[in-house]
Amino acid sequence: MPKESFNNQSESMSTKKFYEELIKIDFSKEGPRLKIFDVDLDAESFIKLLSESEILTPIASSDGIISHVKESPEAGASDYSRSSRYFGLHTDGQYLTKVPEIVVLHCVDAGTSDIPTVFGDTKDIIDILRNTSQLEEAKEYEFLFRKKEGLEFVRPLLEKRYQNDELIMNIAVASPKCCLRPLPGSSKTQEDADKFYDLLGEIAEKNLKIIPHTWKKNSAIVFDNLRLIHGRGLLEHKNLGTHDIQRHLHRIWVSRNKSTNI
Ligand SMILES: O=C(O)CCC(=O)C(=O)O
Ligand SMILES: [Fe+2]
Repeated sequence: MPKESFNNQSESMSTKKFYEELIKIDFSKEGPRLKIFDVDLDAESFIKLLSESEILTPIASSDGIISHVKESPEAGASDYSRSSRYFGLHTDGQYLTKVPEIVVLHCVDAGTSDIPTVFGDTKDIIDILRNTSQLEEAKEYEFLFRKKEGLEFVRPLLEKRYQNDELIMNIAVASPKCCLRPLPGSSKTQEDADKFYDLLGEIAEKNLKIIPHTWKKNSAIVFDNLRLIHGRGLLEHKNLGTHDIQRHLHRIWVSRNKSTNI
């Protein structure tokens, strides 16, 4: 076999090709909720493609359309994105009125610590609750998230996905910024809600199947942010206080435009 055949096989795809793959992904339909690519991502041209796209809408976070997940000396202790430390399972952008549907993580530099990004499926949590007759109780609570400025964002713990009837869970596990509270009109107490939040933490820790992804330069993961929760590090990394100043990921939030159906 000529040498070039080997070279071509290991080449990362271009930004344009990645964009073309991304527009084909519709997580509101049946199929895998996480896809892995190998992309030589050019941030500027990717921003341009997304900004001009009729199929996808980029959703900026506080540092723009492309966030840089990496250690920053100015970042506060609760700024988990600008860090390489353990980060509990969560949904990205919960504080936005419309939670970003799709998250892209792309590895600029894998760093030195090998700390993986981990993924879990909230459907598994919902199934466990259903099988232990606790799903009805879950419908009694709403989930609270406190933003950096101390404001709160509240949404029901269980919700239907906006494109279909799929049940999704709004949750960040064992987070000091989050809690549950009874929905207005519920007979549950705050104590019940606190116990239920602890129960969800236990399920995530003991029963949830976790998929770890160890990064290599140029690997990219596209995942369903409405259904999967993700975090940084396995439980064994929780108290390690890792500082990997080299580890650097791009993080991009996008949603599909409602009317497009390709
Ligand atoms: O660094 C990681 O592995 C994940 C980062 C993350 O979840 C975030 O910044 O929202
Ligand atoms: Fe995240």
